[in-house]
Amino acid sequence: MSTLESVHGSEAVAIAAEQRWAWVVGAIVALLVAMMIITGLHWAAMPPSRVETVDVKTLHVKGEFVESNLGTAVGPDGKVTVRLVAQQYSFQPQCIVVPVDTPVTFRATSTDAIHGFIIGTTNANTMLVPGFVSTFTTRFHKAGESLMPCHEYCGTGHEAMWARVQVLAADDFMARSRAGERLSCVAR
Ligand SMILES: [Cu+2]
Repeated sequence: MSTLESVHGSEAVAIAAEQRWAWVVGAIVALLVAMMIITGLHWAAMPPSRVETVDVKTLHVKGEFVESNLGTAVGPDGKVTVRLVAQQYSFQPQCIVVPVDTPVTFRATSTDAIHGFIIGTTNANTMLVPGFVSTFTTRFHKAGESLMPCHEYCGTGHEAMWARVQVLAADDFMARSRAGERLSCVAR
């Protein structure tokens, strides 16, 4: 083999290798895009649809996130809304009740650092950013109790920051709810 032929030969080897890697990279990109589409459609995971703000300095004294308004509310139209506040290092309320197989809207915010939560193995999962209201609607398909840990590192007490969520049978839940009252499963 002449020197020229071997140069051409190694160039062909290099091009073939580059093409193989291009296919590998293309396949990884296609896999990631497919994962985004599947999680978006199948698990209904989606970015927040709007930006709603709240004043961190006054939310504990007036408005929607005062202590007496936190917990689960059943509206006159039967809609279930859970309001909660995160702060270093706890959630308020510490124990949340929701009905099974019913749309439940969460509205939550943080008073200090960035927090977040996920409820058991459900798709209820959000970040909580001071000054903003995080909101999403979900359904719980299984009755029972789940842990709701903070999943954004928020300081030295982060690992001790969690709440519980009790998913009750719908009639059990309705029997406990009273018009205008806020429900929780915090022991009094
Ligand atoms: Cu936290």
